[in-house]
Amino acid sequence: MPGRFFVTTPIYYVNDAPHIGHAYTTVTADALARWHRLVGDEVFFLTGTDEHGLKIQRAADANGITPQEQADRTAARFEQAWAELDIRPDRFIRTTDPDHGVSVQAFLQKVKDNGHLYKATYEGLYCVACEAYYRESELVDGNCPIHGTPVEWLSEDNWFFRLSAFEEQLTEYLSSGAVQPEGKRNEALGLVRQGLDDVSITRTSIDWGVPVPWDPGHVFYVWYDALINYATAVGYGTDPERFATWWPHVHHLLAKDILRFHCVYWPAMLLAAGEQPPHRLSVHGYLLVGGEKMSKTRLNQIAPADLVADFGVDGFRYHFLRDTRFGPDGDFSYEALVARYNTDLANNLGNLLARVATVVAKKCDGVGPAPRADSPLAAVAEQVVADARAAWEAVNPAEALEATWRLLREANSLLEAAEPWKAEPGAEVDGVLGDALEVLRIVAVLASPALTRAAGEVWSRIGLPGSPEDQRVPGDVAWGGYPGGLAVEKGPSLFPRIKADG
Ligand code: ME8
Repeated sequence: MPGRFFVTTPIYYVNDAPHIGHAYTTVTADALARWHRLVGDEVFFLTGTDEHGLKIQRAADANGITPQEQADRTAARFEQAWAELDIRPDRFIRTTDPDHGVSVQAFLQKVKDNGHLYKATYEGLYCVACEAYYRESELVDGNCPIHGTPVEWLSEDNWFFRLSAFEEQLTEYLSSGAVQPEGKRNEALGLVRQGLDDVSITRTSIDWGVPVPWDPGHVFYVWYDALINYATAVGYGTDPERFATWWPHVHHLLAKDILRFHCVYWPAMLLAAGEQPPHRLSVHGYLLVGGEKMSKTRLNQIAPADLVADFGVDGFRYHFLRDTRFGPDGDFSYEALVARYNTDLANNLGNLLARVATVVAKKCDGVGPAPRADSPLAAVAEQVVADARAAWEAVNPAEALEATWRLLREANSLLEAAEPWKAEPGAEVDGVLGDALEVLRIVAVLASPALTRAAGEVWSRIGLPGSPEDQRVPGDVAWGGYPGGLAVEKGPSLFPRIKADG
């Protein structure tokens, strides 16, 4: 029975340009969406931008433009960056979209009607970069623990969400395993066990936000506006049937910087609104540059386009999916990117295709033979498909691609042992080449969530019609699907080798 998969990324702040940290989460979500389509799931992939709040207002002021202009300009940069990486969301949501305002008001009205909001004066230490209040004990050397920048004293009349009332339900929810990996789940549980303060969810000091329907002069605090985007996009407050269809399948991806908002506040808000807390939350670490998190203040940001210029879209996507394990922090290294590209893409995949096409031209008049039913690679392929499936399902693209490349390495070994280029044309040569072509077919399908361009190129060069993305896993990747009798074309090098010094 086909399932449903609703995958989200955080919606990114529009004060800053997209960098490879944002791209990491978004490429991962895109690859997962593509994988789930391959297995026949109905998929909805959501990303977008977070456009309200003090941080955006100040960025606009600094640039001498209105917050709406700031949002329009930067949202366009994110949309363009994602298009350039073949990231294809089903919706790019902006929190200034009209339907989002409707959802936010409906959602928080519901929370209020359910008795979980009250009004009081709030004073506290505030980090504008996080858009969050901190306790004094949470500061590091008196600064924000995330940004290392000074906090400010703010005092306001606010509406509060009775978060403290949800400790028990949150502990139960978090213990159920919705948050992955385990270390991040324990971090969330730890936050709840420390005790939860009620949180202020409105502001009067700014007007760049969604108005509070029951109290003129108040706007919702940006985080409570932002989190609700996940519900807006599937029709909360506008299309109840659609919301009921998709919400039970939601799977949030995010980095650990916003774990508290997603794994503690958001589930509590959903419970308060009478909705199910998120089905799954997968939390990854930071992509570090020179050992530090990328940030505007540290001037260590890398734009995706800079790397795409050297490595192509496939090189970019493959590297981040294959080398940055989902969960722990990972250091970005240009050298590692070059090494991965040359080994996996230029050698294992590119050379296999070039070699097979060359020998098919010489020994088989350019017509690809069919694989052998009793090939030694058949069992390897079956195991690889099973391993790749399990790894994608567990949000572990690195392992899924590692498994997929095992099949390529086995095919290369088979060719090296059989040396069909030295043999006389005949059944033996046909069998080995047919096996290698079948491996290329299967890998084109399994790798298509990562290699959005090369997968299709391999597919058409071995003479197959249509696209690897239209295949279904596991049925269409069972051994023996390459029919033989198709024209095989060598074409230009798929992944020209790159020298380490660029
Ligand atoms: O927090 N390593 O937006 P944001 C890995 N608007 N991932 C990184 C990263 C890095 N160095 N830098 C950024 C916000 N990311 C809010 C979210 S959601 C309702 C509101 C990615 O622009 C990662 O996914 O600061 C992280 O969680 C997100 O960008 C933060 O993006």
